Amino acid sequence: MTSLSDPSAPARPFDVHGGADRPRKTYPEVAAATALGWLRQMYLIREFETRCMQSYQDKKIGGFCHVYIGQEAVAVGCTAAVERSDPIVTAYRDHGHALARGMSARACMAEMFGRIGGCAKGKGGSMHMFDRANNLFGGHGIVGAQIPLGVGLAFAAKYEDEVIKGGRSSRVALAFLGDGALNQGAFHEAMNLAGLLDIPCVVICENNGYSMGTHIARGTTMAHRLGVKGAAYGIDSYEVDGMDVLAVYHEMHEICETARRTSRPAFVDMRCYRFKGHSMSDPRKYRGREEEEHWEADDPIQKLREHLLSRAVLTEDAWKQMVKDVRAEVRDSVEWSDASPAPSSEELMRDVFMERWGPYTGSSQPEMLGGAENVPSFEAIDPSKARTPGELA
Ligand SMILES: Cc1ncc(C[n+]2csc(CCOP(=O)(O)OP(=O)(O)O)c2C)c(N)n1
Ligand SMILES: [Mg+2]
Repeated sequence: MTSLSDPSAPARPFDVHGGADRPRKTYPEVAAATALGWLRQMYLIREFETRCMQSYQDKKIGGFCHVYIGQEAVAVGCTAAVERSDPIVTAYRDHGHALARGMSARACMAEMFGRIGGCAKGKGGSMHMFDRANNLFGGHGIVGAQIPLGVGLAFAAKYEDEVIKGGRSSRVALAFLGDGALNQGAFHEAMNLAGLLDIPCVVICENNGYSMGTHIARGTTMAHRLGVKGAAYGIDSYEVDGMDVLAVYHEMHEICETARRTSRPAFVDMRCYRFKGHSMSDPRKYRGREEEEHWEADDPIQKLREHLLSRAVLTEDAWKQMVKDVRAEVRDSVEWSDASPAPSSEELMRDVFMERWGPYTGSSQPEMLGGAENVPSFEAIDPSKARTPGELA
């Protein structure tokens, strides 16, 4: 009998890193405009964060700041694979998810700067990107805390569509986490609940091989085959090349469509690498330059750029123009943030505490159910339309 956790069973070795020379699958091409859009988004994230690093050195940004450089294909490919109405939640390395989901560079940069023009009125900062209009529910600093929130978002969407409205839900939620969060209790509790109750949450582990300075193989069991962690909860698990936006898009599209159709969760080991340190204060002494160079040769932006050039979807001139436009957009976001005031002292206490669930004003209004004023009271729900979890499956 072959056990999934049998160490002698065949598995791809976890070499923290296949890097540029690992075997690759080829994926179908997408429309030229789509591919160019992805290239622009990935480059926007890269350029935005490069400016964030400079602004951090200039002391315009304070507190924690974790850049996503190297992992751009994950946020861009995953958001492209789902609908904007599908809720997303992520951890603190969140600028890429916010920009990929459609937050403006201005709102994102002003939040980094702690200014009122930011998406959380400058009160959250780097780790708390939040965009209700685009269904991005944070940006969370406690490792693993967002995973149950993602499962809750998927549950709320299904409950709204099926119990309140009496229809059939086709929404999925995406919950992103780092490989370090795999060892938090919250991950296991959330996975158990999702597996048990058929909650369509796609749990995406952005496996960049490190949690702070700890290599995954030192801190996590079965690092070479993380799918067993999903299997333990009866959840279908997949491994995806997170350094290739075409791979991310195609694989995630299929995984998310399956989750929609079956109303089941999924788990994804998304193999990637962060090119910079854990945060702005990390000298990266725990890994060698050789390893970094190996991965830098697999840069998702360069790879897509060269691919599109080779297919004549992109020209060198068009690329130069894209670079110019993106730089102008990021420069504008910095100037706009510089001009935006800091939140006033009265503003500091607004939206922080909630006295009761109900109609209150502020950015934390529970609009998940269509706006507080639209939430039916429990008495108003027609019990004949309410169905048991068995009927929903
Ligand atoms: C509950 C909790 N424990 C510890 C920390 C400190 N901490 C912040 S980031 C981090 C590492 C997480 O690594 P990973 O999940 O792999 O994400 P990555 O930084 O690689 O994106 C730790 C231990 C925290 N924020 N929350
Ligand atoms: Mg990590």
